[in-house]
Amino acid sequence: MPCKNPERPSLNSHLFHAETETEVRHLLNDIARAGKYIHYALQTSDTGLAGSQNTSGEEQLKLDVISNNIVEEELCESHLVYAYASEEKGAIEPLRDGAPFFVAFDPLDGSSLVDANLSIGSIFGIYRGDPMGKTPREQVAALYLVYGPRTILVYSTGKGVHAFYLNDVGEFLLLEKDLTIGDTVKTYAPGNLRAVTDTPAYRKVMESWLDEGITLRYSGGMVPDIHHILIKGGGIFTNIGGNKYPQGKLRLLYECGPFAYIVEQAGGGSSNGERSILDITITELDQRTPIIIGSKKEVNRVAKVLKP
Ligand code: AFP
Repeated sequence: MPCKNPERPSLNSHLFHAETETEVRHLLNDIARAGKYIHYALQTSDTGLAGSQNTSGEEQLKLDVISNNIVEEELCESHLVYAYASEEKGAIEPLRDGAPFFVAFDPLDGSSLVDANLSIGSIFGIYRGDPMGKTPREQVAALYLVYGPRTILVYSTGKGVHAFYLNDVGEFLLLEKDLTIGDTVKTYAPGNLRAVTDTPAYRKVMESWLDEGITLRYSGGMVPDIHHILIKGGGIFTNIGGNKYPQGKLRLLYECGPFAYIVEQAGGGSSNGERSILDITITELDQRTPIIIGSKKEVNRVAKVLKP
């Protein structure tokens, strides 16, 4: 009897039917496996401090270090990654010379939320070759996992945005395909709010959202906050420059680049205030950028209001 396509295909089956390049499919499966181990570590590991700092001088949690090691191991096992850059490491880490891909990632974004048991995530951007001098538009694929009441994986290889949930036996099954972001802005997620002290235009943006009476949805975790916009089909997330973070708090390579790729693939928009995040040239590993991302029309409106 000919095989029937299951109602909820696995990630691998979905990638296969989407005619994803074999090596990319294998790498995405390997990163998904790292996500399963991180999901498990979050349920079982100590949430305390590791006694070390990352490149930005932020105290590392044991979970930050564990998550980074889990990802490194899976990238090694893939035999497809020649080097990686992680928010938890100071420099590029060589893995397998001659392998085709470079992976940039934040293994556990939202560390300050772990002890409060709020949702956090992992963010990945995949490049063919060194990303330095490239733009996030040149990513081969981008994906994130959000660890909440359920663990969800969302990816794009440039053929739409698709979401999977981790089931009880450790399989990622299709939750929703072709996620889209329209121009109806139901919620706003304003980061680096301290910037209103030296960026009056940011206060104006806040006031416009308050006057419109739209709903505030902000957890302090970039991954769940942008995932919320994707799943609801509209909204706006900002983390602009000012005060403690002149260029905004978030990093181009590990955070903003992968999310801009995914959100724009879903029909949304992204901006650093001047241009799409996808068109910013990557010059440093921990380069920060202001980010306005979500419903395209609102992204453009906010960028105009913030323009000096
Ligand atoms: P932590 O990793 O220190 O918890 O920071 C999370 C984050 O990098 C990102 O996930 C949030 O969107 C952003 O910081 C929160 O910034 P604010 O503290 O300015 O709201």
